[in-house]
Amino acid sequence: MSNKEFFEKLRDAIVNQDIDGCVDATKKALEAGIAPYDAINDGLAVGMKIIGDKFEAAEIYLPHIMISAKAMNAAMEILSPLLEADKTIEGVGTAITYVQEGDIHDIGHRLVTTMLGANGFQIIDLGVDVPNETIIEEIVKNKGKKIILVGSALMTTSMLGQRDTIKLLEEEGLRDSVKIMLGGAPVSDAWIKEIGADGTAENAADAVRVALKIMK
Ligand code: HCB
Repeated sequence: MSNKEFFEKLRDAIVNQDIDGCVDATKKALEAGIAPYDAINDGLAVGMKIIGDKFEAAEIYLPHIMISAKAMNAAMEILSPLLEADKTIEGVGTAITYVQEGDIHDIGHRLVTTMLGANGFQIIDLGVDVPNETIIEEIVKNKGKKIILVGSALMTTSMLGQRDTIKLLEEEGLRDSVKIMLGGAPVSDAWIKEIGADGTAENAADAVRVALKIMK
């Protein structure tokens, strides 16, 4: 089977809400020598994008998305430890990662967090639905360290909270003590510029590249 066919199998397992099939396709892709990150980015994530488009077009409903997300998470259980085993760089800084308040979409957040951890960042993962006050508390706890905030928002509503995070950091006199990279499907370069963050990224590999650049 070609790499393209393995990626299609992964994609289709997500699109067809086939949890067992997704686990099976993941194991087979690894056995065939496909890199864990490629399996995610070129297979599974493509499937999630299709699911999102189908939901938007009212071709599928929330329960379908939930099963696709379960399939994605089942595959990530297998792939994440392999990404974590890939440590090459050390001591680049501390990444405080989180999903904005009101938002529980964690697939992209987990992916970005894992990839940053695999590339030398010390990770403090605050999880999902994180209030701005919690982010501030964590920065204060870690003052003196080289910190990058890595926030995700998947909804236009939660994305607005990113502006409040930066406002609060400014009010608390903490803005200059952290770098800020924000992402998630609705986040654009224009938004990053408007709210005064330091960068954004399209996907997890790009997030590593941007984070390393910002932290230099
Ligand atoms: Co959800 N949902 N959902 N959802 N959902 C979206 C996000 C919509 C866009 C779907 C749509 O309408 N087209 C939509 C938001 C609309 C909007 O605001 N514009 C939506 C909605 C409305 C909702 C609910 C409100 C539905 C409801 O209840 N009526 C509800 C919200 C619950 C809440 O958060 N309070 C809801 C629930 C769900 C679940 C639970 C069924 C499930 C989440 C499961 C989970 O995460 N554990 C879900 C899912 C899966 C999606 C879609 C289909 C996929 C999201 C996803 O996982 N993508 C999504 C459609 C879409 O996004 N097009 C849909 C795959 C990952 C790999 O991509 O973009 O998250 P990513 O991350 C990338 C990238 O952005 C970047 O790298 C990542 C890795 O490549 N990145 C960063 C991410 N974070 C970064 C941070 C950085 O600093 C840098 C880069």
